[in-house]
Amino acid sequence: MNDLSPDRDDRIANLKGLGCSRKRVEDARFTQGKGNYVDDIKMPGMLHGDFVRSPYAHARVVSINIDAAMALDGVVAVLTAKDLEPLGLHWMPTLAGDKQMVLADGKVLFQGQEVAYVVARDRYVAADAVELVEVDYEELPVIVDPFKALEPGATVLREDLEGQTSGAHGERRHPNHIFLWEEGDKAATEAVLDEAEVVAEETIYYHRTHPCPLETCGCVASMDKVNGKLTLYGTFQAPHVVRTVASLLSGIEEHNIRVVSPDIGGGFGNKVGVYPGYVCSIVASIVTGKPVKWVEDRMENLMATAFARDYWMKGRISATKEGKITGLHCHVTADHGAFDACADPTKFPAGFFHICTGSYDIPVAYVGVDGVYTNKAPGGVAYRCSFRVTEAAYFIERMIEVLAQELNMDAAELRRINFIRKDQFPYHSALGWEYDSGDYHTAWDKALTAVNYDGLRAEQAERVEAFKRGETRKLMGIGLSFFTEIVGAGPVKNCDILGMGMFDSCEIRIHPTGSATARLGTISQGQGHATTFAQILASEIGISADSITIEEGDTDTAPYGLGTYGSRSTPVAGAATALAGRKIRAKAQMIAAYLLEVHDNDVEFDVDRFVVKGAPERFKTMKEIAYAAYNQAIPGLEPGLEAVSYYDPPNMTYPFGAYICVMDLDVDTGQTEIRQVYALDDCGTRINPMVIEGQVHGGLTEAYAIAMGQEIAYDEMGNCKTGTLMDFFLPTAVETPHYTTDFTETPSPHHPIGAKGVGESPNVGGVPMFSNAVHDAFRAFGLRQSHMPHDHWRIWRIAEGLGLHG
Ligand code: MCN
Ligand code: CUM
Repeated sequence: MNDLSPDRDDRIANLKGLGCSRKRVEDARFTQGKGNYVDDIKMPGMLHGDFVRSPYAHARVVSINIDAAMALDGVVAVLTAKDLEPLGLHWMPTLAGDKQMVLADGKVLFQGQEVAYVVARDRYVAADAVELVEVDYEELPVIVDPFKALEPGATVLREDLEGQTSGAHGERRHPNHIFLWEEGDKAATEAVLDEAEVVAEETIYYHRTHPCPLETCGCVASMDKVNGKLTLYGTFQAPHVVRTVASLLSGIEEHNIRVVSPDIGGGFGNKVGVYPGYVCSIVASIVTGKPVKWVEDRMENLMATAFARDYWMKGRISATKEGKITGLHCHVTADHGAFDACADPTKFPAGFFHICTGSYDIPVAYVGVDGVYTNKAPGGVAYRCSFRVTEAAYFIERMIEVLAQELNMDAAELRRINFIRKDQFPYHSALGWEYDSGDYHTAWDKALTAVNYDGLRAEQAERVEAFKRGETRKLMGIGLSFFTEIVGAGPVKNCDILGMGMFDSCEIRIHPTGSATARLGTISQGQGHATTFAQILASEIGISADSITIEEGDTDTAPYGLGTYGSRSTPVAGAATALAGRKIRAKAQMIAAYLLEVHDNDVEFDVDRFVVKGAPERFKTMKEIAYAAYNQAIPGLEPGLEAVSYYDPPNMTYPFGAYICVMDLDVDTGQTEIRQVYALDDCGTRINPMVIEGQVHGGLTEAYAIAMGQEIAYDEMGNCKTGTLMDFFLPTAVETPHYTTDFTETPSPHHPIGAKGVGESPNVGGVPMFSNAVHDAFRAFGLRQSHMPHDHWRIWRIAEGLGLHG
């Protein structure tokens, strides 16, 4: 080999490819305040929209008087449902097969619902005009409890559906019922439960919460009446889907619509759905011929955009006396709010909740989910949730703890004896999934050893004794969680959104001087795609990640894709990226062989070049090959070096993890302190360990928030009690615990580079870990189940209820 050429290790290091903790390229602009978010977009003559929102959770809209608002200097228009009706836009379809009011049509169904849309010269005038719109309401009875909603004779919320006994997902058995969705063998499960030696039964509530991204939702719509082109900038997690929906709703041909997601300040699923603000802004721009901006404020975001969870999960789990699980039965009452606007793949009205058998080899199971309307904001699938996997993991990880209690067994051991074994993969679950790969026992043992589990249990037992002797008022909880995620929606054959199959894409152009631009159908909201997807490519095509620009989010340039949510970017677009890279490499091989005057099969790829087999001194670097692709006429080959790949994954990927925390809690104040958090994640092949660690830290912090204090709470009148950051707990660095991360690496057998997703894992596994720690602290005193969030007041009440205050 040429002495001047860097050695092979250096060449690999220069690529900054797979496995490299490359610094995030996007952070140069983010940390300097140079990001370009929707609200940074300013266009000449731009107008500003703002909503009149309902103060009531359920009321008839008797009249709307816009005269005073229109009279205000600077107000251009005030839209109500009456203005949208002739366009057929006063209601819009939801992703879940329901429909949703864009502006109140006769009545309002939740507090904060959009009633009228004011368009004005600036944001301040718009806000003033909102105050001047006079709406006459007639209050109606409010239902915030999904169980009350289903009682006979309950007030009918959705009068528009009156008389409709079936909806998008089958039969509706009550006017406030949306669907019953079932999976598994009900009769067989009930038979097993009836015969079982031990059965544990519990109702687990996963409360309503909200992703609360730092940047709220917003858009700028700009209709160019001269060339007939509509441009829509917005906080969209799925820009191509927004383009298709906008075309279908507006009748504007799709090539005349350009949707752009600029930098997004956190999405977390909050920015998947279509909101009235987008529709109203587009209409307003078409009507006025001017660009119209709408950006919601914090209260609007918390009160009216996609919430998360609100699942009442009634479980029964059976086992032998030795602790081998024999069956699982689950019934969910799912509070969907006023409209079913869940952003699930179409055929899955409860998302992937039927992953609720978790990491365990459970022979028979059944799950039924009843969707219910209430007077609350719509949404439901958001917040690092992988389509309800958060709820499923919380359910099974609580049920395991409850069963351990029933069996008087150690919960870590109960998990171990029920884990799906390594040799059982690919594993077919009782509820119909095929888990691609896993090695749970290795991960669990590594985790238990890392925290010195036996030592912790011994310490805990001593603490309980000391507490009983009156020597301390502090208890200690060990929070265990082992989760299996399901991410990468998904095979087109069973996953679609509004009929669009959930594939994803990557298009690569190699430039003559050996650098590249790649465009994907996904869109980063902080996950670092510009950094990590360049790393996948670097390893595939032998060009340094630093010489590859990743672009996403502009439908005029990016290939069609279904967007970023459900941790699908790596499993789907990441696979497309690797495969498009392989197409580049295949052509590069032919060019190299031609240049080296050997047969195609006589050259092989080595890091950043093609080498003649058996003659390592004879090679062509990818840089040389790229140049040749553009400046030489190569017989039988088109000039240029480009490729595109649309990838339909054969299956989803099943990342997993073992999380353990140690919590001290003060029985008299209800105060908790997290002493230690250990999080082991297995996401298959790791692209960028540092980015993964960042994802895990973020997700754990959100899990901590959800488990320990965050909630969207309503009073009996349907008033949202947590609409500001004074009431809605958002942890800062002060509350955030310290984390230790770890990993095992079990590649996905069907993904081109073996990678699984990771973005949602820490939230899926983190919530049960923190919640289980609280429960575990009180286990010695008989606590079975206490609902989240475990704030100081609720913990104090547990202690009070158990008689620990003397
Ligand atoms: N990654 C990796 N190696 C792997 C898997 C992932 O290096 N084996 C990297 C990826 O290349 C990517 C990141 O980790 O840069 C997350 O990848 P992935 O798990 O594929 O998730 P997505 O990119 O599809 O992101 C979606 C996921 C979801 S659904 C929510 S919700 C969430 C999350 O990401 N929202 C986030 N993490 C977030 N992080 C930030 N900063 N902001 C959000 O809004
Ligand atoms: Cu469910 S939150 Mo993420 O899928 O955008």
